[in-house]
Amino acid sequence: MQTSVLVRSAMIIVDLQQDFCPGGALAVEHGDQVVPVINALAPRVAYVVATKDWHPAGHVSFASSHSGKKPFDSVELADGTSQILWPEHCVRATPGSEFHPDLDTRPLDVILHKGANPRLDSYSAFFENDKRTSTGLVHLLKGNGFDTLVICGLATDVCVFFTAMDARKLGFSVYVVEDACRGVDVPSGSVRNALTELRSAGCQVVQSAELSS
Ligand code: VGL
Ligand code: ZN
Repeated sequence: MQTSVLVRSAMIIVDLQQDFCPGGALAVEHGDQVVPVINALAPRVAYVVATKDWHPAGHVSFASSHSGKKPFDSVELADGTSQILWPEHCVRATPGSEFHPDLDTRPLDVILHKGANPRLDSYSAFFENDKRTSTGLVHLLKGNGFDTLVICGLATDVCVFFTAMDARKLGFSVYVVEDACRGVDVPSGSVRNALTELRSAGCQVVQSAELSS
């Protein structure tokens, strides 16, 4: 049964970029450990989308764009929403914005850049953080006939989380592959809480071995 999940699914590999891996500007602990897991899964799914966090210099999500603020502080934006501030990361076309060098890019069908609006952040692969501006990904996936998504990558508690939550809201069946994800976990406990919330929203949190067996 589980094998058929992969063959009829589309996979979203979220932000597997140098800046989110050890040595990067916003390194996720053990972020690089997901690479072999994802390399093994990706050739077995029907359609693979990889996202890239892709910010202009001076992006609104960078602490350095707000005087007196430091990474992990938050600010209220012009539209009244709260924005967590991050170290400068994934500045478009810099080495930190590249995929992890060991990611096998041959199975990738689509590369989606997100977060390019200087005044708006974009955690989810489907909508920017205003929750209205669509990336168009839903049309690509539904237009190609997919209703089941396998979601993995970085970071579990940020972009993977918002991507999977939006996928459920859009009506997809969602598998989040826990061992193919790593999280920021600031504050501590964020990864555990994210997985709990994903389960409550109807996502199936699975291990890669369960999909492979
Ligand atoms: C991400 C923080 C800021 C992510 C992106 O990919 O999870 N996290 N920008
Ligand atoms: Zn970002």
